[in-house]
Amino acid sequence: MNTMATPGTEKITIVLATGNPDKVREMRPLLEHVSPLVEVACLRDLGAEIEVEETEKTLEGNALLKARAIFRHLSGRLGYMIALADDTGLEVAALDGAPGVYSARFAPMPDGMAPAYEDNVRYLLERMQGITDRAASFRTVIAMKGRIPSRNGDFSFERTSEGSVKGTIDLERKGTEGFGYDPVFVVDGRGRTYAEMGIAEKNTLSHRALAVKQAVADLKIIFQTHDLPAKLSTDTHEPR
Ligand code: ITT
Repeated sequence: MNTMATPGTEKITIVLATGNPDKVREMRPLLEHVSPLVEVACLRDLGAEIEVEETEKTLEGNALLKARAIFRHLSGRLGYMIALADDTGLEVAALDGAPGVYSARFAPMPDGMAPAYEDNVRYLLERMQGITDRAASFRTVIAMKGRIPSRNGDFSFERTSEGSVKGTIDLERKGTEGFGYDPVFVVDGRGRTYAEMGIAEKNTLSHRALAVKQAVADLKIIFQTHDLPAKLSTDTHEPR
């Protein structure tokens, strides 16, 4: 981009590098607090049709893969941008950490078909039949790849952050909010599933919210280091 830009005036687009609208709904309100310069957009807002195949064997690997691919795809068009991708897995102790990185593709399906959330939940409950150790955790890794203006020319960076929450797999579905495995994941210390919470409550404590909170803190430090305005946490309803 243009080197020696005047920091403090340019728009910086945080692009949510996901094709999953449920994740966009959760992450968008958590990210609007980074800086007055920041605008949050998802791939659909930008009319960007790109599918990134998750070929890595770790959440971190896949999150980086997605952030780098979306950055490559859009940075020419957007200039200053931060591609932010999350990869999330449900790790069930009694299943040796499965479905983990394969959480989206857990239930076996006929040729070429992708399981729906409901297929995966049904399969998980089947696999857990008769198992008394129901311990599980949700883990999110967020990867960011960005380019921002700086007094000494553009500054490029990559960062990862992580959030995890412990819980148990219920014997049956409870609640109607959320998505994915939310109806069967009971959060430790709350005694309710994510699906029994509204999005606002899930966003105060979830695996994804914790990872986003760390990413926001990292971004604020980067912005301040490069003389870009960062919102103070007291300005906003930032997640705890
Ligand atoms: P992108 O890769 O496009 O971001 P995805 O749906 O494939 O979307 P992940 O690989 O990160 O996203 O997530 C794998 C699956 O884990 C996802 O399809 C859901 O079934 C489940 N999942 C992710 N986050 C969840 C959450 O907060 N609550 C319940 N289930 C979740």
